[in-house]
Amino acid sequence: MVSFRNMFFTFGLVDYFVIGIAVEPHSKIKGNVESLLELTAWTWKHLNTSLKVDSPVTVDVSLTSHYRLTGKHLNKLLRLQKQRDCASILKTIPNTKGRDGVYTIYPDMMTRKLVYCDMTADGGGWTVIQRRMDGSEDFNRSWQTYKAGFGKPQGEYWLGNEDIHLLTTRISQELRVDLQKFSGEKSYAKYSTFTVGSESQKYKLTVGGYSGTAGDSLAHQNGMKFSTKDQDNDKGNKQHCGVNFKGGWWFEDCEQAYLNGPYLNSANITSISINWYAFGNEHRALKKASMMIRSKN
Ligand SMILES: *[C@@H]1O[C@H](CO)[C@@H](O)[C@H](O)[C@H]1NC(C)=O
Ligand SMILES: *[C@@H]1O[C@H](CO)[C@@H](O)[C@H](O)[C@H]1NC(C)=O
Ligand SMILES: *[C@@H]1O[C@H](CO)[C@@H](O)[C@H](O)[C@H]1NC(C)=O
Ligand SMILES: [Ca+2]
Repeated sequence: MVSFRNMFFTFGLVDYFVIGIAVEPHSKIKGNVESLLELTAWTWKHLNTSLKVDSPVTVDVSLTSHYRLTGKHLNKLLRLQKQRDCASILKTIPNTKGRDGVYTIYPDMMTRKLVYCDMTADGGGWTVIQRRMDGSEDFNRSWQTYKAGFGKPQGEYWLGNEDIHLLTTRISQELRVDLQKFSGEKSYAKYSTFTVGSESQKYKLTVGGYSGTAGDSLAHQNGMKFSTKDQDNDKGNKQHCGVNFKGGWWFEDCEQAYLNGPYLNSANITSISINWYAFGNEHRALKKASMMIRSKN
């Protein structure tokens, strides 16, 4: 509600007025709005204010201000009310819907971890556990590094086997894999079951209930233990897939789906790359891949 007295204008100067107020809103109104915003969990910045005068005879005035709210204080809030994953952030703070980005989660309800949350795809609430996009991160890493996680939540990363284990065993999760070829073609695979065992079980993969457009290549890795260049837990008696394929994964002998492979800058056909056999029926290097999970309920 805006009263005329607050507006200090003359009818003859409506045009001037519109220009003037669009740059700077009335200080009292601006002050009122901003003192309200001080009470929110968000940090904000005034962008602009515009004014509309509908009729010069009766004069209906509407004033619209745009503020940009960002997550600085949101992360403070999330530190106070610890959330296990992106699904519980979305549930607790519904206006995070559509706001993809880096959030703070507590997979064990104690230890802080930064992750990328996809709050848009398929209803949102997805915790990204793996992402490849530009080759900026080295995935030829040791058992301990895969256990703890590595990379940057705003870029390429592996969340960490310990946290993936914690997140997938306490509450049942679905998995979504998104793939993109160098040609631009995209596909996805969704699994209604996805669990990763403990370290003593060598982070064994259990996956099932496929649907999607990519084809079910991960079925080939189902039941496999995790292997890295310094731990051979694969089914290849004559080889060590973690060394030969230069990454950590649930290798069999060795793979039909492999998203932690070396990042190639072109669409070469080789198993030693980020590839998903059923997406084109070839081991062709992909440009982008991500894996994300969401608790079911
Ligand atoms: C004010 O900013 C918002 C958000 O950037 C934009 O959508 C809107 O068009 C802007 N309005 C004016 C009058 O500049
Ligand atoms: C992977 O790491 C091993 C040992 O740390 C190293 O010898 C090897 O050259 C690396 N391979 C690639 C492709 O970076
Ligand atoms: C991709 O294939 C081309 C042609 O066969 C080859 O010259 C190039 O070295 C390959 N690149 C990689 C990263 O394997
Ligand atoms: Ca082996």
